[in-house]
Amino acid sequence: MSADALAARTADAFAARFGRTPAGVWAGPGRVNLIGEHTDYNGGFVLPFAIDKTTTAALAVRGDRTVRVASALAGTEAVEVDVDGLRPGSVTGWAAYPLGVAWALEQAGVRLPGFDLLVDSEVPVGAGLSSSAALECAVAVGLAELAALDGRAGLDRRALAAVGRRAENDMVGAPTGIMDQYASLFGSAGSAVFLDCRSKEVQLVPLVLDAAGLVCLVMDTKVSHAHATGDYARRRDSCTRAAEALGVPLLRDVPHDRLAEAQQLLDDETFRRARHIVTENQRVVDAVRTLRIEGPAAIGRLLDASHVSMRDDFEISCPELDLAVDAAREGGALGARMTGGGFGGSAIALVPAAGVDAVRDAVWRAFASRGFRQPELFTVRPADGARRLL
Ligand code: GAF
Repeated sequence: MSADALAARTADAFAARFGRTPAGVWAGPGRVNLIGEHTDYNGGFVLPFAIDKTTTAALAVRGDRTVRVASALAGTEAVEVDVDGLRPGSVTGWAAYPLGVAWALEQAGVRLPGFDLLVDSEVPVGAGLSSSAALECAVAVGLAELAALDGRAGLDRRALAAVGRRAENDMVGAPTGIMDQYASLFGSAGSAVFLDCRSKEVQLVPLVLDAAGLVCLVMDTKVSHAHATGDYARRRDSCTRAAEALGVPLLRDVPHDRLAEAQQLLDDETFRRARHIVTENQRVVDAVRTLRIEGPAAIGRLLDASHVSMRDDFEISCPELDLAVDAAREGGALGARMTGGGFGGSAIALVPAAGVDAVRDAVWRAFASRGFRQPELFTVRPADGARRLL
């Protein structure tokens, strides 16, 4: 569905729910991470792009301090609270994301009015495409704009990214990094977002797949993952331990030539976690340089190497993700890797446009022969970041 059609549907659903027209409808895209996994909370580099699948937020302010949130998505309940009653632990479930954003905006000094909110989305939930940041960023840009129109302080996009992350860390309780919010807020059609997660410097790197005769195929394994649960946090802890043992603030500060020393100092598992981060940071830098000089067709081997590192060193893959990656490569993809936090979700493959049917068939056949649930396969393009649609 086009973003405009989704915006119109969201506005209609808002009117049906709240009996008035919204003041506006804002979009927050999901993201694919091209390369650079679990490097964000290590102060390193990431290279995601915003995708052409968005979450929408229809909003209107109220004259009181009440907040009503509702969603067009199945399995979500409407919630009504007072803005002043928002604090970590006060809301659970899906509403913790938008209400976490409201809370974090207030914590950042934006005094919010009460408001009505209705959200809709075409970003699959639990697929590793960051439906959470898409929701946070749609709500954050919408609320910030409404608050600013009302003569209240505005926040720039870096501050809104921090707001989204704070909502997720403190209100939802998922100890995630900053990549997804930057992808959703700084995305631009035809570009990937190269982010230095320490300095927060953003550079847009051209990624015009059509012109190169390529597509990015997402392979959603339907194995769901949840970052609030233990595995993601355990990987973070390993990284913290490794950095402490090596006497650096973050693993970003470990150069490649200290890996031999790290192997002596760390136990085998912690060493492999650290090696993934150190080598993955280098692969991001290499991917940016390769994209700029040779174009996207040349980054396949970096995607492959990244997947191997996540599978063997960081151990965040799963049999379905490995199969998707291997089958896509055998079917003719130039490179493939799992994307996002891992333990399920999606893999991506860079595929010549003419060969996409062959890759699809190869993946479907491989899943059927292993008795795995049929994966969802679809293509995505680098798209614009969070913005007002209506
Ligand atoms: C999830 C997190 F939200 C990100 O911050 C990042 O750590 C990613 O997993 C792994 O690269 O999407």
